[in-house]
Amino acid sequence: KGFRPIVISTWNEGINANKAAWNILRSKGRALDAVEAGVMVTEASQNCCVGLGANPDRDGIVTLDASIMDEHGNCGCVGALERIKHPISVARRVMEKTPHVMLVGEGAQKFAIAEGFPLEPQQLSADAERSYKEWLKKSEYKPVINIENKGHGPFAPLHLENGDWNHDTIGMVALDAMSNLSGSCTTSGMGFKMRGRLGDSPIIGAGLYVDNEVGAATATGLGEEVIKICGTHLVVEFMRQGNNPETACRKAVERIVKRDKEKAKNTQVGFIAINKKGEFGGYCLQKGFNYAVCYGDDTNFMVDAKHWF
Ligand code: SD4
Repeated sequence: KGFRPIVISTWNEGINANKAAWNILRSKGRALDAVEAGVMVTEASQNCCVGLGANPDRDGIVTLDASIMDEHGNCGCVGALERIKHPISVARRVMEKTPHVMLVGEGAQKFAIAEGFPLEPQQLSADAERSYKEWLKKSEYKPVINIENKGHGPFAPLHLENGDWNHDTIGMVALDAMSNLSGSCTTSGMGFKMRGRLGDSPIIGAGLYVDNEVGAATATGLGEEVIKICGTHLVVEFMRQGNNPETACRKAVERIVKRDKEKAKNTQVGFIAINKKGEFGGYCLQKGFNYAVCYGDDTNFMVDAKHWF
């Protein structure tokens, strides 16, 4: 069954993010405004995995990536942005105020400051400080080429002891009352990544894709695997071929498994998608990925995504 308006977003933090998005959707606001306001909630929460409170890279610096895409196929992205609280809003400004799609690093920060975004202090949150110190203990501090190594590579913390998957991202897609689609994705990237590493989240067609004729999708998990298959673009193309959102996500997951099954077994990737009718779905590699679905004032709930393995 389809719903309109509807907003869905990745992981448990999606519930609060959906609430902010729904406030806009319920009053016939634009999906683009909803997906920006929604993930800003997560970016601002200090005790979460997204935004300035999140885990740093190996050099101890938090670098943020984000992307946003609207119903006209306009998009904006920022990569490796430091000391700015709301990368998603900077991404939107890149989309609306520059001739470009993506700004990274120092240039992105310069642009943000020129646009009036305050430069926040360079300071790890207490949680991030603790986990960074913990990570440093074992770290040999050299580039790990083999990221799937069992040791303490940058992606080793992906699987936490409690069986939950570590995550650092929120992706959100929405359909508004005017039947327009938009999406957003914002992240601190994988914790303890190499300095300068970009994942899928700021890359259109990888971490986020919207086609207003068909549907919208976003991704979470090991960004490298998502980039290699142009994940969310693929999900949208599968929907274009007539697949429902869940099947489209499953087929994209299947593509990851086909490419390298052994690697896929040891990593997590999750996709979520909605189509033009307001149907929704998700699929992931490993048990443990969930997403939040909201299509009414009192209808905002978690769904456990089906998993390949
Ligand atoms: C990345 N896809 O930077 C992001 C990380 C993520 O939950 O989704 N974590 O690769």
